[in-house]
Amino acid sequence: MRLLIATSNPGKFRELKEGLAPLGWTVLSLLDYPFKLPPEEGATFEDNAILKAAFAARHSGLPTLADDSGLEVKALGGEPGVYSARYGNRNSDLERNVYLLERMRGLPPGERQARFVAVLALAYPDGYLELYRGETEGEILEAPRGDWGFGYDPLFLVPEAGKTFAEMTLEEKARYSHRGKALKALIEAHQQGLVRREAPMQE
Ligand code: ITT
Repeated sequence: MRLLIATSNPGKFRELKEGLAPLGWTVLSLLDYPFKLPPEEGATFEDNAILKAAFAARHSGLPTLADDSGLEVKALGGEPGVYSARYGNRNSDLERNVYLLERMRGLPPGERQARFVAVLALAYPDGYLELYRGETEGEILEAPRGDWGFGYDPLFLVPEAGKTFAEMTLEEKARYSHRGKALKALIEAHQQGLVRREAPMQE
């Protein structure tokens, strides 16, 4: 199958492409189909993932995978959530990390729980789609650790691994991450022929 991965985030693209390798699909990117994704106006990760995947599938004529994801910090009532990519209107990963640390200043280690959520929508040009969700529980450190990954990776500690996402190789992050878990569900569904498709949405 030829699949378009509709993301403008290079960190995500890398993880999605690597993660899909077991399926042997030919993967295309937005460099092959240069159009702008629609604004993410949904209230949930599911809504936004569907919005991006369905739009791109219609415009490319190809089955299309989109990822909507984000960080939910318990003490901040789930912030930044669906606003993770534009938290505090800050324009870079570094500035958003600084902003998050400011928002959490003074919170002791026991009150720094957070989780990452990823929703993958695989949309087909006929409007049918599949949804997969993955979550990872962790803690927000008081200072960054590690050089790899993207986004909030240097601040997100996975307690069972004793490492932040930014201290993990791509393979290691895939084992623990929200995106890795959602990808695993997608791959298993396709390998076992147990794909559950949702009906097309009404316009
Ligand atoms: P596309 O919509 O083009 O895919 P985006 O970066 O705008 O790219 P989202 O709207 O889904 O994507 O925002 C997700 C944000 O959540 C992302 O920009 C990061 O700040 C954060 N995020 C999601 N997954 C992450 C991960 O694995 N590691 C670190 N930060 C992550």
